[in-house]
Amino acid sequence: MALEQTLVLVKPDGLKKSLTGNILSRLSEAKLVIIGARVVNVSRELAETHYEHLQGRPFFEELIQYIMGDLHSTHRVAAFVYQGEDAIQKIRDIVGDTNPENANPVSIRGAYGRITTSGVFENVVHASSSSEDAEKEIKLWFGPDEIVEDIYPSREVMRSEVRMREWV
Ligand code: DAT
Ligand code: MG
Repeated sequence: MALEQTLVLVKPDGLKKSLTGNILSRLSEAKLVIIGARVVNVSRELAETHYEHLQGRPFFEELIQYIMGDLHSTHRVAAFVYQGEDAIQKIRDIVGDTNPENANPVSIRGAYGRITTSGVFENVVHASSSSEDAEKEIKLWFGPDEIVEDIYPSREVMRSEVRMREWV
């Protein structure tokens, strides 16, 4: 058993179908701890980096449009970092098979996923599938200050010329 972190995304179809609460309830069965949470506006660059291992596959462009929210008139994804013993496999078990038609019907993807007429798997959630993927994905979706535990090495930098907004 190893202490692991894993990235979970509630994809645009999950948000559109108001499934976030339901999904978090299901995932709480794994008895893990949420150490990061944010709602993200998904840019093309973020989408393409997240799915770079699938570049060149016939469904790639539609997958990018799906995760960006273009197919669900939203541009949001809810992102969570879970931590705990064997977090990666425990979450994958509750999430279910990639193809919603093959997924266990009581898994999240089995219960709520669908295959579109053009063949995209709208499978409601993403979950990291290895510790290497989890590290890459968590670093892509979260900065060190957006996670409440020090899980990977980081450094402090002073930046004076960074443009950011503040409340008025
Ligand atoms: P997973 O999301 O289970 O880790 P993956 O990393 O292989 O699966 O693929 C990422 C997403 O791409 C997946 O959630 C849905 C889509 N996808 C994968 N294979 C597909 C296929 N053969 N047809 C359509 N969409 C597919
Ligand atoms: Mg994957």
